[in-house]
Amino acid sequence: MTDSQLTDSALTEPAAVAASAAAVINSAARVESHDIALVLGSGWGQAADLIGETISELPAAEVPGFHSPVVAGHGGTLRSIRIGDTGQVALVLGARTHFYEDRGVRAVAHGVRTAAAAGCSTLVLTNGCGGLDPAWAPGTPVLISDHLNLTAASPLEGATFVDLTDLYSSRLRGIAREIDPSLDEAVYAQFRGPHYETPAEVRMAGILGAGLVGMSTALEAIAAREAGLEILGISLVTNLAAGVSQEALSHAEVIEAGQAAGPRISDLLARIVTRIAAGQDGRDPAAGRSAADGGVA
Ligand code: 8IG
Repeated sequence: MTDSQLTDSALTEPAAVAASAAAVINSAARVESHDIALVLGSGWGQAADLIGETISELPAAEVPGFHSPVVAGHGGTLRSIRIGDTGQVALVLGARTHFYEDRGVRAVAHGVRTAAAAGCSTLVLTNGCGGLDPAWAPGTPVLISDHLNLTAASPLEGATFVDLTDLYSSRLRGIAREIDPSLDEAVYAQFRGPHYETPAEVRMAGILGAGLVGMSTALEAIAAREAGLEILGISLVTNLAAGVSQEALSHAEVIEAGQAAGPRISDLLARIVTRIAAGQDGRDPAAGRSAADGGVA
């Protein structure tokens, strides 16, 4: 069976594929479990290097259910990294499957399900996106406060009624703001893509309450909540959304803005992850989410 059949087949449970991927990842890193997972989107690729020492790195195509990325500028490996001296291990997913790739929602959710199966309790979702606020120059990081899922899809199957209140943890947003008090926050609207929005669609998203528009994150966050992960979402505004400025949008410019902002946002992300890890180390069980909160069923 090929990897894509592994995630597409109705005969294969997503949880089983995630468990086999997690076993490969944990054993390559020689750890029993990982603690924090990061999904690195456009512009965030350099962040992993600052988090700590890499203890293993696997090409996505060698791990069950994963495949090499199709888009230039999107990474393609799964890395295990010791987070400073916290004793915690990060799983950095450099290979995101986008909904627009048409591999199905199972492929989109596979990374975060694998993170949960590998033992992670926290997930940091990053992305590159368009911004609706003209004050956000390309290269501005913005915390995700909530989302609008405009894909008309769900990563969940069957009658799976999952609560999405405080999906993007206010506790973790608070930690991020301790590191950088200037961080703004906004609602992220996931469109299907792969085309960018029309100016009319951007105006619609703004009227609906969005400040950020992109093609990822929301479906992954839903699957992550089902899996019990506490989520932090951070967007890098790589361009003003269509119609907000007079400029046309180009993928090359998006990559360029990401590269220019790379060092600053990598440092920000590494500091946030280290702070979260330090908090989890001698963690007060009452401080985070747990099944006992009634938050995650
Ligand atoms: I980077 O302006 C990036 N990704 N939908 N709109 C959408 N996705 C994006 C954009 C954008 N910029």
